[in-house]
Amino acid sequence: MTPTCRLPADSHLLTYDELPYQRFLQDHLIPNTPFLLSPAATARWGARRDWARPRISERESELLASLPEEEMSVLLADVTPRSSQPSRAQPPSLPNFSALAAYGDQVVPVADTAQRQYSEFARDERPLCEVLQLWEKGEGRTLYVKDWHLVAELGGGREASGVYRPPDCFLDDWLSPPFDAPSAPSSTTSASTADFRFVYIGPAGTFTPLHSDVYGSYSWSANVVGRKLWWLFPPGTEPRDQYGELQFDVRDAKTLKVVQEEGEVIFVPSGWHHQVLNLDFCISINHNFFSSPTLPRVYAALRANHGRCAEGIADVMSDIKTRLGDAVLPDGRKAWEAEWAEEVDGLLARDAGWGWKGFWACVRNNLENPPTEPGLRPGNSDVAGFVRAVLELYKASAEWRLLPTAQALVSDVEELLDKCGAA
Ligand SMILES: O=C(O)CCC(=O)C(=O)O
Ligand SMILES: [Fe+2]
Repeated sequence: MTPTCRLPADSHLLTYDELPYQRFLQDHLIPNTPFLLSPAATARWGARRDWARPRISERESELLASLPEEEMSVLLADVTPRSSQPSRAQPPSLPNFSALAAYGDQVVPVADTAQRQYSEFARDERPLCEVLQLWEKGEGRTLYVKDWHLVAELGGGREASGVYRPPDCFLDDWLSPPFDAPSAPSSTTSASTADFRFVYIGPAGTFTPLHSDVYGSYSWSANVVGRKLWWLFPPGTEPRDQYGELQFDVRDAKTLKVVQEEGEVIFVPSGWHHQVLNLDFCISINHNFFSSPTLPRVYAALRANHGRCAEGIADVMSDIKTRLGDAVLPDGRKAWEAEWAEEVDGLLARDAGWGWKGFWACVRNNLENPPTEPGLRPGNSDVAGFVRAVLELYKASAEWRLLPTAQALVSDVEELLDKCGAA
């Protein structure tokens, strides 16, 4: 069971200049609550130095203008109070298109926020320079470069570290490889979907509709240029229609609302739905991530997805049963059950991006090679406790018995836990 978290109605959203790891763990990671880091967290990033330029006049061009005053005052009327109000001495910066042109050849996903397609926007992929050229001409006001895998495209390493470095409290990231590790760059299409480190660029008014993040992960998101407005829904409070489908645009909903200033970093907890609106021309950097304390939530998300996949191909089960009858494998498993379990796990891997083998390989790899130094992650016995909680759930499931590859990974995990308990 993943507990539902709510901020008490009279509480303030916390904003930290500095957040020691233990406080992050106890006050936010485990209770699963949002907060912001002040611009001090990003002050030294190359991206903030190079991709932003000061506003010369109040309105440089239509494309670079913020949302109109009247719209802004309606939107900002019921923003949730903060523990410390951010200073707004400086107007937000403007994007420096010439600095971004250095990445002009990279092929990036581009959403057209004027064209809804089901629960998303119509998207295509183009070289970044094509979008920059449109924006330089004052065109493409509804275009939103989303999920640009810059770090993966750069192959990780030093060049990426020169652009930005994730805040320390987010370095225990079990989803992406350690930030400095080399990863394979790609040239013709945007980088692999198995990378969760993104850049977003879009004019005022472009937005991301209501959603929650993949795998029950957290996200952190930093504004390099401009301000964003966030609508945050604690798990279970997200608006749905009469068929249980998520609403697309919830800007009128009464919920936690946060204006994220330039330079600030927001932490979005696991399973919290959110909608995000660019109030100015915005450039942001965000990562999805999870770590050992999130495992029960990630497990629950994968289990729910597993159930949906099994339901989706229920007809295949009877075909397999008819074909294999009562046959039994040498290891004692019923042949049809084993094949069915592999079938569903395969579909899960295609649909969700990973199945049970992927999940346990991830746990094993992160226990074997922790992504960060001991002071920036939970202690070994706490990590072991979080892992044991999901082990217990998994061992009570049919897949534990039916998927031998995952079973071998689980044995590795148990061995590593014994070692870590003994350490
Ligand atoms: O900035 C946006 O438009 C969306 C960001 C987001 O959904 C996230 O960081 O999880
Ligand atoms: Fe998100």
